[in-house]
Amino acid sequence: MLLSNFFLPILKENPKEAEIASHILMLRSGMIQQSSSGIYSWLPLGKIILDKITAICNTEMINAGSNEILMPTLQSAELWKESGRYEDYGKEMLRIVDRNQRDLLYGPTNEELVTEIFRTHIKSYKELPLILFHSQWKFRDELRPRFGVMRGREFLMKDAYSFDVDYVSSIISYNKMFIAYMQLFKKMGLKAIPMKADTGPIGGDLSHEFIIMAETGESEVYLEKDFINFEGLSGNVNYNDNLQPIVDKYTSFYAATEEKHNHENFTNNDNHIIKARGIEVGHIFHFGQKYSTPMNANVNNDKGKNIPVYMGSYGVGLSRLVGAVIEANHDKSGIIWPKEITPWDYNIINLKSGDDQCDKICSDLYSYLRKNCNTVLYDDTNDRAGAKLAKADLIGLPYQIIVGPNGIKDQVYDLKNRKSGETHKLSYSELLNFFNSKSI
Ligand code: 5CA
Repeated sequence: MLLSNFFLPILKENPKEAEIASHILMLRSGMIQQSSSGIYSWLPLGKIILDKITAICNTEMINAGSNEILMPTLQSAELWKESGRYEDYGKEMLRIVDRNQRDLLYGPTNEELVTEIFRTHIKSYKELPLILFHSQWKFRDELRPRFGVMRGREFLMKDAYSFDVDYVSSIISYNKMFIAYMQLFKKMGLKAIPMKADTGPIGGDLSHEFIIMAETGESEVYLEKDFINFEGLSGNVNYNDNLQPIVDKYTSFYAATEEKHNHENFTNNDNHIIKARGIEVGHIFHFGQKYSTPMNANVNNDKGKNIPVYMGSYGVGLSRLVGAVIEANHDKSGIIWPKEITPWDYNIINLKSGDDQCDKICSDLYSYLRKNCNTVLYDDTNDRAGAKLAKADLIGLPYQIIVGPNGIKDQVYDLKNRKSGETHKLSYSELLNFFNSKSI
């Protein structure tokens, strides 16, 4: 990508309304633009990252055996009246009336709508288990939208829903999603910690939140110190294996959100439980027949008995994750994208665009990298050298290749590792060797 062709509206000043690093950096690097309170437009750099995060999440959902669908943002109020949640959901739900005076709502979540799809088509245990998921915008009229995409009113969520014939098999589905979540956060370069959680308006008897540790996080959590360094799963998972022992390993550590923490047991904290803060990036729920009973989503079991299906729901905050990745990966100069998420691997910076020799070296490097399947952003604009370097640090690609008149003279070019800040002077052929030896 040529930077001269890329819409990257950088802000020079720190925006006054932003309090935390991710919000400041997302605005400064032109990733998002607020449209109204808690509602954002996603500009090209933000959209690339959001799509990457969504793709990693969707791929793992499919690996785990679930099916992707797409349900609408607008839902009929009738279904929510059936489940009994239409009144319960309160002011967070955006209610809309159409021209025929029918009540609609902008979905804050999709348990009802997916149950309606299920009950239309599935009648027998033979068609189970089934997990359906989609990535779709949600609306919750949050009392205090804040921290940019962290707590938005409109936000992108991946939500999955499992259907099983009995309690035991529904726990197998829950475990699959639990492990899929550990995998997908890892594939985004993040360390998420599963914690016992409250079920809130979704309901149910079993629930875990997935938390990224961060000082600026909104969730207060209590956990065993050793859990933070626990490596957990390595490599790929066979989702058809018995996953209970792996889940048990994670849940053997004490970790709970504020609502679930048992303060009484830990008054004279002698047992390495720490209080910390984190960002909730995922939340899974097992709620059995809570929705299937009132909504008559029944199946015949193997004894010919017609019973309400057992369900769970599983959410990942995709737009919140963009902020969470930045909270976990930045310094005072800007973002430092982990290799799993970075929009491009290399950033070529031409310190003197218009200079024949600088232009030639840069465009040769650019062609070489593109030919060899590396992703690359080339700053070919006419900005000042200082502004270009600051912009490169701000948008945080893993490697910068800096070409300027001094380098041309000595025939060496700076290769800078954005994360460590280390810079090496390499000749053209040494640079090519580096590209070939490096699997980013
Ligand atoms: N139906 C269930 C699971 S599919 C559900 O809605 N769960 S949730 O309410 O916990 O939301 C799932 C995830 O969405 C949360 O873990 C969080 O990462 C994200 N999320 C929730 N509210 C917001 C918000 N206001 N802004 C950004 N992300 C949010």
